[in-house]
Amino acid sequence: MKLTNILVVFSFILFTLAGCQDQPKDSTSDEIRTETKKPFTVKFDADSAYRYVQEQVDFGPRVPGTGAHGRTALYLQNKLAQFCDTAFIQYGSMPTGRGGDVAINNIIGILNPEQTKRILLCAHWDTRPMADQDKERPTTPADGANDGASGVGVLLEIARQLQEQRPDAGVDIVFFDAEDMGDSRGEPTTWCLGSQYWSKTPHKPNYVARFGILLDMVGAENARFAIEGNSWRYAQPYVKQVWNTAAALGHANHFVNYHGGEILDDHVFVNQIRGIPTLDIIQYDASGSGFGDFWHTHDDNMSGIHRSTLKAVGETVFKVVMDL
Ligand code: AHN
Ligand code: ZN
Repeated sequence: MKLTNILVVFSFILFTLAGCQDQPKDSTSDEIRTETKKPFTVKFDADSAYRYVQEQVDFGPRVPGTGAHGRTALYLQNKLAQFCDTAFIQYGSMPTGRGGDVAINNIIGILNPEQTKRILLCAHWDTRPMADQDKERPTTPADGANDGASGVGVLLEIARQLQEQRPDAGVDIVFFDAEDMGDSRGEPTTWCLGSQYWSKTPHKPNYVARFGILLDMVGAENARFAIEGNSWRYAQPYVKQVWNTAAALGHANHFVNYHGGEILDDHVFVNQIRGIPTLDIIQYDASGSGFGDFWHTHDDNMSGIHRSTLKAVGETVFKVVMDL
């Protein structure tokens, strides 16, 4: 090749490369969006949350169909009415899968109803009809301090705090009924009856939220919340967000970096039927005692409820909501 041709080719390459260099950008496309989010303080009163757990337990086991269940429903509706813009009970009915139906009372509180950016916070509030893992008394129900009341207590305290420091986001708090009537050797659909009902028939037609957080058994001392398999499958970015927030607040001792396998819980139906990415914060350790030795035994009482765990979960979920 002649020298002049080589120079022509060479200068062409240089010219082309120069074209790849950063252009001065038009100023509008590159502006840093300074979102003005109001500053807030992460606040969660563990004594208050503990009291909400105690008050549920004091009604007696919240077994569907019992007087204690009915009285607790009204208590929870009243509490949500105090802290939210609106509160009501969604009444329904579901087949138990063992012949017969059960009445469903899903208890709902709504903050910022007009906001389109929404988050769903949920927990089951019913008590299992029998503590069937108990050695001595497997046919009578436990107090359900952890299994049921703990998640509800934490969400009530979060609702109280959200009234003080209002979030940008809309918040829908749903206490699911009849989660815990399931048959371990039966169909998965014998569990989570209230969340199945709500997922098929939400309180608002075509209800959507950006994502959801389910709390289940969040009160035990040193509870470890494994990264649950269905949460990872359906709501992975939000699992990361919640676990990172927990770590930033110093709660990585509870929100451990450990994948614990799949658990059938209310969030499965919210994910599969309603299509809202929903994660479960649930005490679980596959290598140890699973859900904990208290699970479905009479040891599930107030002596197993620790304010420090309620606080770790409460602060984490509060911050996630306020950051939205
Ligand atoms: C099953 O045992 C199939 N799921 C556990 C869900 C549960 C029961 N959460 C509280 N009680
Ligand atoms: Zn249970």
